[in-house]
Amino acid sequence: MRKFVTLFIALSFATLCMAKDVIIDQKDKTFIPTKVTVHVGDNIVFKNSDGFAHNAFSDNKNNEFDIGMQRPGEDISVKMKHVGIVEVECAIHPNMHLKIVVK
Ligand SMILES: [Cu+2]
Repeated sequence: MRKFVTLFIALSFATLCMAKDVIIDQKDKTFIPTKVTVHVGDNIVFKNSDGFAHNAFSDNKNNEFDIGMQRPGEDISVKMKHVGIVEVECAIHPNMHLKIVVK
């Protein structure tokens, strides 16, 4: 049991160390890129290169989030915690869509 716990901790630590930051820009009312594949534990870093506020949210089960009002130039990071498809929209601009595949 103790070996198992040690192995689990080691694997968790290794997973954390491999976590990446994946940048999604918001420019001209578009998520760039519009589709991305990441791994569990990776962080999606939302940027805002437009001169007005954006938002990003998802209602997808296990990966729900809402970054709230994102001002120009602000970076907001969201960790992807579970495997699945994450459909992201901007609450301010309903035509903005991003698809994140979490493996
Ligand atoms: Cu927007």
